[in-house]
Amino acid sequence: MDIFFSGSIRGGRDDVDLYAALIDRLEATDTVLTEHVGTTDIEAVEQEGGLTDGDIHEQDVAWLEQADVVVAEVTTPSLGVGYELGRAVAWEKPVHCLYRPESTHDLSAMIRGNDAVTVTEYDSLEEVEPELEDFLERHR
Ligand code: 6IA
Repeated sequence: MDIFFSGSIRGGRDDVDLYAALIDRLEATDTVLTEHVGTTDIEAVEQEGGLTDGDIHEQDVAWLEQADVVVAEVTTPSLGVGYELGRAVAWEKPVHCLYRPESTHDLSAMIRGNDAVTVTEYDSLEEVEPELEDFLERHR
C-alpha cells in the first residue's frame, strides 16, 4: 500500500526525529512516498536539489493522488500539512492524524472537528503503534 506521510517542513522541524521513526515503522510493511519528510537536513537538500516551490507542489500533489492512505503528524502546525489534508479529504482518502496533547500547540478545529479524519492522541511511538496498525489494516 502507498502511504503519503505528511509532517511539518517550513512550519518547523522540532519533530523531525519522530517523523523519521514513524516513517521507519510504516516502511516495515508498506511504501512511504514522502520519506524526505523525515530527513534531518532537508533545508540543505532542498537548496542543493534546485527544486522550485512549484516543482515541490506539483510532485507532492501527484504523490497525494497516488496514495492509498494519508498519515500525518500534526503536532507542529504547518500550512502545507493542512493543505495536504484538505485535498486528501476532498479526494476521500483515508486520513489518520497523530497529535501529542502535551504540546504547546492546540490542534486546529479544522482537523479535530473533521469527521472524515481519524485523530489519535499519543505520547510515544510505542503507544501509537497499535492504532496505526489497526488503521492500515482497515484500509488494505
Ligand atoms: O508548509 P510546510 O513546509 O510545513 O509543509 C509541509 C508539507 O508540505 C509536507 O507534508 C510535504 O509533503 C510538503 N513539502 C513541503 N516542502 C517540501 C519539500 N521540500 N519537498 C517535498 N515536500 C514538501 C524540498 C525538499 C527536498 C528537495 C528534499
